[in-house]
Amino acid sequence: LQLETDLRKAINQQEFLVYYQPIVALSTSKIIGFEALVRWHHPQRGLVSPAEFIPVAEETGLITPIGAWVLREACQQLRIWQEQKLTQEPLTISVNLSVRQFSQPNLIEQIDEILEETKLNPFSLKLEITESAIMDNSESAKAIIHELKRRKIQLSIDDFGTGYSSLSYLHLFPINTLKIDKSFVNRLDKSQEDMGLIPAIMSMAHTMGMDVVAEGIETPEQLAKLKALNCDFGQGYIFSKPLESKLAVQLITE
Ligand code: G
Ligand code: G
Ligand code: MN
Ligand code: NA
Repeated sequence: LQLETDLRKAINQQEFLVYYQPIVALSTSKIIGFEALVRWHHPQRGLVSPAEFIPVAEETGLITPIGAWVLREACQQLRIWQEQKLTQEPLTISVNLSVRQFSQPNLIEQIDEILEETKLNPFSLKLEITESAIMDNSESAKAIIHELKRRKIQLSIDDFGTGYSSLSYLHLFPINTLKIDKSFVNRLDKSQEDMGLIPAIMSMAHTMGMDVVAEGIETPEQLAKLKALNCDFGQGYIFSKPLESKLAVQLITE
């Protein structure tokens, strides 16, 4: 497979980049952190989407070195931004972990090494996993989550609403944040009254002590409805698309 050969080269030749998308507190409009989103700058094909190469990286096991690289890069970058004291509260960095990464035996070791190397406060790191990561292999998932919590690393459920978990099941785990999938947000301005499942998800999440990020906010109508529902945080093109680090940090300092 050509993509696999190219991916192996890409690791050695440093063809990956991390882009950063701001996460905004809806009550203050302030940036509280960023989500790290990997990009592959392929020498012939240009930018290749992670949606295309992460599945191949998972099948081939290349997700391990790529994931470690992304995590190190993102933690290093956040540490630099924190030292610049750009915001009153320390910024957070959210890093995606695929299902395969989440069941990787050396994941905790990898994280420990990177936190040690970058001297990042573990509380500033948020790991994003999907519902299926928790549902698939719940014994090893429980063990990993326990180890993350011991280190005070935060945990988000990404794309919430697209999987098959239930909030009552998720309540068994110490999850900090629920990220409502953009498909729900997208439906928010289709009809005037119907807010779909968002109000129910929001109130249950809050009851369980989780905060909520709405993903994929694109329009002022969506933003207004989410604010009215007391949604804590938002992310989406209305604030900014994912940007390279230099441009991302300008969003705070401008
Ligand atoms: O940013 P974008 O829309 O291109 O991301 C596409 C998909 O790739 C999303 O589902 C996102 O979660 C995933 N993704 C982006 N960066 C990473 C990463 O560093 N690791 C993993 N495992 N997935 C990522
Ligand atoms: O699966 P995950 O939520 O990690 O991936 C986030 C994906 O959503 C990224 O590919 C990112 O580029 C994309 N994204 C971020 N904001 C918006 C938005 O406002 N609209 C749409 N359509 N996609 C977005
Ligand atoms: Mn994500
Ligand atoms: Na998501």
